[in-house]
Amino acid sequence: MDRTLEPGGVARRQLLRRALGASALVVILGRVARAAEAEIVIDNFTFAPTPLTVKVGTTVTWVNHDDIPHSIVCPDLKVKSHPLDTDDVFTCKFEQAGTFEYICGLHPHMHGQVVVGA
Ligand SMILES: [Cu+2]
Repeated sequence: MDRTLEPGGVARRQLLRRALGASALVVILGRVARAAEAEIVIDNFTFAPTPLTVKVGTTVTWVNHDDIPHSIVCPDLKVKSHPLDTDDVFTCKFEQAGTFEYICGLHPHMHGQVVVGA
């Protein structure tokens, strides 16, 4: 009986190992996918990069690296974020092609642009 059970035990361990390997792969792919999404850094009252060029369907993330609050206001998309404190993020998915201007709601002289291509 032990001999008939043992191969099953080995198979189960292999399956487990494969499952763990697969989940590790998913984590790695998740990181790659996240890195492939677009990020705009706010630093020293500046959005960078601008313009940011992305493809339709991309989620853009703004992150505030300043030590004062900033916000994202994009009239074309009717998007208005809450003020972002230091290291806060705001995300917006761009579903249509076009050129989208945005400003900081707290400092309207801060301009940025997202260019969305097909
Ligand atoms: Cu600002």
